[in-house]
Amino acid sequence: MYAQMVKSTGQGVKDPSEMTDQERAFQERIDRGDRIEPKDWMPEHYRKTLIRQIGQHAHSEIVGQLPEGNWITRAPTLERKAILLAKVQDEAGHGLYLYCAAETLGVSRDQLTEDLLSGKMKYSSIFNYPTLNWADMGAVGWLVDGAAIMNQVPLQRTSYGPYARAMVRICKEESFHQRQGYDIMMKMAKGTPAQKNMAQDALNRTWFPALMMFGPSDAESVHSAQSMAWKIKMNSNDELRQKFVNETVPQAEFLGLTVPDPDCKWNEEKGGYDFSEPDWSEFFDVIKGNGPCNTERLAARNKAWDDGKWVRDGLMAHAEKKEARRVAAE
Ligand code: FAQ
Repeated sequence: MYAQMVKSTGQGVKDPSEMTDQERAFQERIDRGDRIEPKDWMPEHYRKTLIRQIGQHAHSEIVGQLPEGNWITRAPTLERKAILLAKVQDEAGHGLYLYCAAETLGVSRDQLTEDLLSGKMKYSSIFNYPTLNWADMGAVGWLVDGAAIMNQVPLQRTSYGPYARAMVRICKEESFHQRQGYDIMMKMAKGTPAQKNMAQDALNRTWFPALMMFGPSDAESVHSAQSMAWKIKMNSNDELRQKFVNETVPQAEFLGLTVPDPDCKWNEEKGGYDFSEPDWSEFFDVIKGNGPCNTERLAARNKAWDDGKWVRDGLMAHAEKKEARRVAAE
């Protein structure tokens, strides 16, 4: 049953006439803006969709530490190292809050971990791209955390209480992450010509993968309709992508950099930028496991899990001894 849940293919929105009384009452609560809490009744598909989305989100935070962790030892100054270290630790914390939120839906953290490590569950496509040099730390903070905030600020109003509440702190921290990335880009873009070239190159390589973070186009998005009806998602993938481009292009201009899309132009009529679609065949390839770093990322997570076995075993042995002492004292 759990395997089917993870493989959930998405469905259209159920017509109210086909809903049971309980389902209709649930939808009315959502429409009124009520928060759904763990012990409340919820449709099975709502629960499964949340486990899928929150689980993927948690995995993204955890795997997302790897591309940046790669640069902690090579940060150019002590200050930059401390900042990057703090940021990467924050991502670990986000993963933990999100696993806890998913656990309130009846799935265990061990099960989620197992499904990440086996490749059954997804994590964000963006973390399957390499970080080749220090400028990538700027581009990741600015664009990847920037895209994450764009998606997550509305999720503070999502219908599921534990997810919405986890998002409040996460968004505050993501905002610091975005600023630190932009600060790196500022330094590099105003530095030597070679540094400015590195910043432009990092922007060139990160731009389209960042646009892919919002998911496939609305026409291809299997889950959006139902997730939006249930306020699990507050905006469509294309809406958020457009908002991200509108905010980010002026930030690139301020840096004196150019987004790598000759068709990216302000459209007065729509009050937003026109821009080129990412290469969707690349996106689907990456989420199928064939991106540049998928194998490396999963291998790193599997190694960390295996290397941590002695810690888990030690904690379990300690808990068992403690329990045995408690029982003996009764
Ligand atoms: N990557 O029907 P939709 C971060 C899959 S956190 C991989 O549109 P949905 C912080 C999707 O799962 C970044 N797979 O799906 C940080 C589905 O496949 P499935 C993560 C993707 O769920 C920064 C299929 O495609 N943020 O970056 C992606 O309605 C720096 C069809 O798609 C979240 O998870 C993708 N980009 O919308 C950490 C936010 N896009 O499951 C470290 C919460 C789509 O049926 C360093 N999640 N797919 O097999 C969401 O808002 C949504 O889940 C979307 C996707 C918008 C990501």
